[in-house]
Amino acid sequence: MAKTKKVVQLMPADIKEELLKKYPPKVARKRAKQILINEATEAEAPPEILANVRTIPGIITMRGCTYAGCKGVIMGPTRDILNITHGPIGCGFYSWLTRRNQTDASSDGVNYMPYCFSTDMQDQDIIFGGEKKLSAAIQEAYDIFHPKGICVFATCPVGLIGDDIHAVSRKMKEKFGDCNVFAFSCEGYKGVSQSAGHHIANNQVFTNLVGENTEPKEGKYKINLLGEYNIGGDGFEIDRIMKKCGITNISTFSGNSTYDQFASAQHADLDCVMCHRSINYVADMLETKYGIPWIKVNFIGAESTAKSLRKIAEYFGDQELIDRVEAVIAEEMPEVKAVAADVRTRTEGKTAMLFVGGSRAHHYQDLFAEMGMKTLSAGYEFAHRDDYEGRQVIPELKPDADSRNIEEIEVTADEKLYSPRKTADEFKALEDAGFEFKHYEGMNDQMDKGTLIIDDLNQYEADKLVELLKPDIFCAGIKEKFSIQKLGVPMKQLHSYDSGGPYAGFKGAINFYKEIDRLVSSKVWSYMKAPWQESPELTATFVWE
Ligand code: CFM
Repeated sequence: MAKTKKVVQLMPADIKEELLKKYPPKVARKRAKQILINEATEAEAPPEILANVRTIPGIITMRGCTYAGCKGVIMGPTRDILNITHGPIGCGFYSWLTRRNQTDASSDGVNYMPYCFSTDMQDQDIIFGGEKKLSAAIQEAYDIFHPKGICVFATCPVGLIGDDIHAVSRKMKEKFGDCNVFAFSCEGYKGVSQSAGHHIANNQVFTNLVGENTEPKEGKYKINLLGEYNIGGDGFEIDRIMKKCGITNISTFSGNSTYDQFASAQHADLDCVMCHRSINYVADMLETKYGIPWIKVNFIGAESTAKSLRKIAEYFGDQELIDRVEAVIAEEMPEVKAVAADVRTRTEGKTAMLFVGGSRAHHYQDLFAEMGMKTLSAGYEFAHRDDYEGRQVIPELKPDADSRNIEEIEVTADEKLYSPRKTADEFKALEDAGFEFKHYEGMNDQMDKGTLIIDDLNQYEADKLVELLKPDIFCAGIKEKFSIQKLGVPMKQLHSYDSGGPYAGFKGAINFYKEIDRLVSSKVWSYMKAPWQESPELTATFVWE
């Protein structure tokens, strides 16, 4: 029996007012611009939201840092590039596999994922400089592992003391001759969030690695999958489906990726962008330099997976591929539909809130919709306006001091290697038929009118939202998990997936339906009483009193 839907008595404007009430006026004014009552309709342009701006000091944000975005997110999932964190040990340790990006090294056995490499900077390195220690660390790593590539990542103190990690890397690269060493100026403070780290990583990988392998790659339908990080094995499931369809994935940026995959990316004929927030810079650069067009795809949700596969097939325009994709969808869908129909009897009408980094708060709404669940409120930690409002707003975005902090690299068409993948007429025919290149919709469009869309949600507002709207499930990350559970609401981590996954593709959708069904159907959290609910005030005395 479907549970009757909770009636939300409060109007969105009342909730917004409640969230802002406790703030000092200046803080409330700024936060008000980041809390949006969604008014997007097909006829109207979506409203503007303040995004990608600094968090107000004192607010406990859900965000991570620039180093996390560069080392943890983009480069972390690459198994045969040896990643060295130049900095205090904590930065290296906490960016080491906490995101559960999986890898499979069975083809050649090279996998540095189980190691956490760091220069472990100490007080004397901060005072006298850490370049010598970094050179020694690179040398030691090279001597032990002989990797194809070594990447060096700057943490906050490195920028503050001015270690030249690029010069050290260049010197070591020349010395070795058979190992590509390059560095990332991704100090944690470099931008307002991990988003700056994505951009820095994109630039360096493109400059130092992409295009290095000139050997042609086999395959009739060659793609790159950009912005898929194999969390909980998502990338494995997508690769399984691709293989079944006869599509060759040249490189994934960067789940379960290898040095050679990045180096060969220019051989693909289409870039499929999954998480545009983290990787759209690479997609644009690959198009400018090599002529590879890009499209937005989404493999979160069974319907979205089918739609993305059809879009890829339509691009290549080959009947053989179109038929094969249809056959795969027809083979995979019945089981998905059967599980969805079963769980829907329990999940229909239930409600969710999603606050995740830059893509998932949007993508996962498709999965919830397939279960008949409604998203009451959602937001990103660090997205930009285009992630809310759609890619068309990019020309309107004004650079500020923080965005200027990130190097913009100039990319031009490669004289020898640039080649358009289709004729102008072929592109036009596709576009005339409604095919969209270089485009994605924002989150606002997908969400119901009157829902609350909140950028850079914080601890206080998260608790308040749950208290006011009582969703059946709340999705965010580890920092939010326990405080939400203590409020009696089930909490699902959508960064690391707790211990679950994959959730992408067809098999992933089935996993997700079953897991969410268990979470929202269990009463266990409603029995939860946080200590402060029983005795709201703690009293204590000093021992000498
Ligand atoms: Fe892209 Fe990601 Fe995300 Fe992201 Fe992330 Fe992540 Fe994320 Mo955590 S790359 S923006 S920086 S989809 S680690 S795999 S879950 S915040 S929504």
